Amino acid sequence: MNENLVVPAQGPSPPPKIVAAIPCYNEERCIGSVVIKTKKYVNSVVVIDDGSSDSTVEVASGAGALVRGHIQNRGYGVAIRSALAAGRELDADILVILDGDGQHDPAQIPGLLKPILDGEADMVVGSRFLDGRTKSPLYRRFGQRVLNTATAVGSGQSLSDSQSGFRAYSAKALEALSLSESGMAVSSELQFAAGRSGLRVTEVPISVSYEGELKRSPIAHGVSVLTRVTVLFSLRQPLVLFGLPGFAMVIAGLIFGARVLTIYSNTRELALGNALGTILLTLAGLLAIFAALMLQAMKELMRGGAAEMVKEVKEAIARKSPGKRKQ
Ligand SMILES: Nc1nc2c(ncn2[C@@H]2O[C@H](COP(=O)(O)OP(=O)(O)OP(=O)(O)O)[C@@H](O)[C@H]2O)c(=O)[nH]1
Ligand SMILES: [Mg+2]
Repeated sequence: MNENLVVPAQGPSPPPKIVAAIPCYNEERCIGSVVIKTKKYVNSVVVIDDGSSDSTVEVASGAGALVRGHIQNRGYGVAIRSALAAGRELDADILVILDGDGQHDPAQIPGLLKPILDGEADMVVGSRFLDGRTKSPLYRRFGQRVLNTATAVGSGQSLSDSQSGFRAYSAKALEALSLSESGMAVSSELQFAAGRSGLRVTEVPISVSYEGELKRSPIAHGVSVLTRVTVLFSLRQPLVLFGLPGFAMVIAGLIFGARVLTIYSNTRELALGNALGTILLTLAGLLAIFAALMLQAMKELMRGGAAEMVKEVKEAIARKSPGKRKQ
């Protein structure tokens, strides 16, 4: 423990255990200094090695980090899931996740911990856009805004930085969050999952450095995250995403059908265009309504099944270790 560690006012309870997890894929260049700087603010640092082919693991453990990870590269989303699992494994009261490429400043960790230590939040998102301090390139800001809007509409929760990788999680959040995305869309998925679990989410301003070279095409990245956000939205609100447009298409099909009948009764001619429109719109609409109902049924089944599973696991854990702490 060191003097920079944030601890709440003296009280009867022991100081919280704070763990930092750093997902890394080939970050040998920066990970050593990131670990050393991060150690000043937390009790332990764990590096999640995502199948790096360079010396990330050696550098990280040499700098004093625990290393967990994957034999093969599995993607950022899986690395985040492993980071949350490491937080649970190490019995963290608060888990901070930050990138291993040096873009996040570990000195800002105390700011992320504060809302959780004050009992005001379960998930704290470090936002690059909360105050005007981050000078990211214009195209990045535009892309981020599109992703923020899509994620807010899809998840029903609004954040100024839906794609931030610098976040803190309370023990309650570590237990509640269940994720499935394997790629970069996991940041958006966290917003969906936090809303679903009723977690209190807040943002604090952070700065990010953009000195290194670009790792991926911003367009491909944006499109892939948007696609996944749409899928997440369709699972969360299938009746809105498919049901409503389907219903509108069926109504439009019926209007076209009425026109076909009117034209036929007046002229005894079949209005081919209108007839085709009737068939296409009605069929597409019925298909969308069918998809909405199927997805809604799946969602309810999954929710029931997941709740049942969580209950069973909790009961099994309670039976095995009746005295173990964790709210
Ligand atoms: N790209 C990538 N990063 C991963 C992966 N697994 C873990 N990471 C780590 O996740 C963190 C964030 O990834 P970055 O590629 O830097 O994502 P980003 O910060 O949004 O993108 P840049 O601004 O281009 O750096 C880094 O510490 C990576 O090393 C993976 O499969 N791919
Ligand atoms: Mg980065």
